[in-house]
Amino acid sequence: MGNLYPIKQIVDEEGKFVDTTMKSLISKELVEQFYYHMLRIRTFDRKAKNLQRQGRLGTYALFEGQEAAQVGSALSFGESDWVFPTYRDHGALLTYGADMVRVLLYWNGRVEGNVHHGKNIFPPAVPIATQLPHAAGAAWAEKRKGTKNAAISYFGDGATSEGDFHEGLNFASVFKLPVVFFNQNNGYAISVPIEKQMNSETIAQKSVAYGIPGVRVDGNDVFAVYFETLKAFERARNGEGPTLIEAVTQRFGAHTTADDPTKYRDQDVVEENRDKVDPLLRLERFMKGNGYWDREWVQNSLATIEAEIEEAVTQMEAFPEPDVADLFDHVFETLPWPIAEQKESYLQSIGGD
Ligand SMILES: Cc1ncc(C[n+]2csc(CCOP(=O)(O)OP(=O)(O)O)c2C)c(N)n1
Repeated sequence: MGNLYPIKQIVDEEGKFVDTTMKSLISKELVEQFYYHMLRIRTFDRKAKNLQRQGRLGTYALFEGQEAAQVGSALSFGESDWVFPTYRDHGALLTYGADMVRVLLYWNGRVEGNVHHGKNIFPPAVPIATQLPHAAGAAWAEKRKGTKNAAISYFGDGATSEGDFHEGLNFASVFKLPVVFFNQNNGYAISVPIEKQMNSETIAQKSVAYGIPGVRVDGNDVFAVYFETLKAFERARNGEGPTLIEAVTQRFGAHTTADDPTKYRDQDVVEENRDKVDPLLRLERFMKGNGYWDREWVQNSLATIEAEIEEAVTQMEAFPEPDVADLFDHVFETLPWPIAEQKESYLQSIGGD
């Protein structure tokens, strides 16, 4: 069977327009917004990795290489939409307006890191694919309330092998729900390459089984990602139901800071391809080729971003210590006696009250 879902591109690897349909909507302001956010989340990601290596952050999931997929999609959300991320999507969350201090707190194992005031952002789903039915549920609620709000669920290629992927898509299709299923196909589920994960040629084609539109975009082309996600949200708000987007991308680094990718992927090949694949370099080429590149603006942006990140790290590290009693509280309204005993004994053992 031939591939029914060719990759959509607006700007190619060399930074040149291959599709000019949207050209009139591409302003300097939009391009700078893309670049700023992609630079911001890349700088954050690298900083977070360094913090983990210094013992100042817990195990951390890296997303370098996936910046265009995360920024392009996140800039298309509306103010009151619902976002259901995985552990790898904090680049999208930061772009949408998540609190950076709280994102850092999350990676330090703090429950406070799950709350982003004023934004409908769910805690990152670590159990793979569980967030797809959740997103369908939130979209259903919005539909029943008669609002124009929609939901988006992020997920990786490995997640498509889980039952929850199918349940989420089927439910959303049957009830014609305002939800966008946004897949980042980064080629690996930890160490398992996609060829060993599935026999389908694409993830986009899985949409056929549910009778919903599917689209395959170059996930390293921020323009293609942005306009396709906007379109999917528009369909959702117009009552036309869900869309499955497959953004084909690459994760350059390890699965998490606890993973060693040299065990399953040739790092020389990753480095050799990097120039061609890197979404930030592509955008830089585009900007240079179209008269948008302003060296001073880039330098100033980086300085602003670095200062913002440093400040967030300082605040994260100054955050009040957790209350160890939290280990026992918040599950039962009234503590059952065995847990009350354990709590008392534990607090005594550490010299607390
Ligand atoms: C239900 C479940 N099974 C297994 C795992 C262990 N696990 C954590 S990440 C991961 C790979 C997921 O890969 P993918 O969906 O492609 O997303 P990516 O990590 O590449 O972003 C697995 C199997 C899990 N977290 N949840």
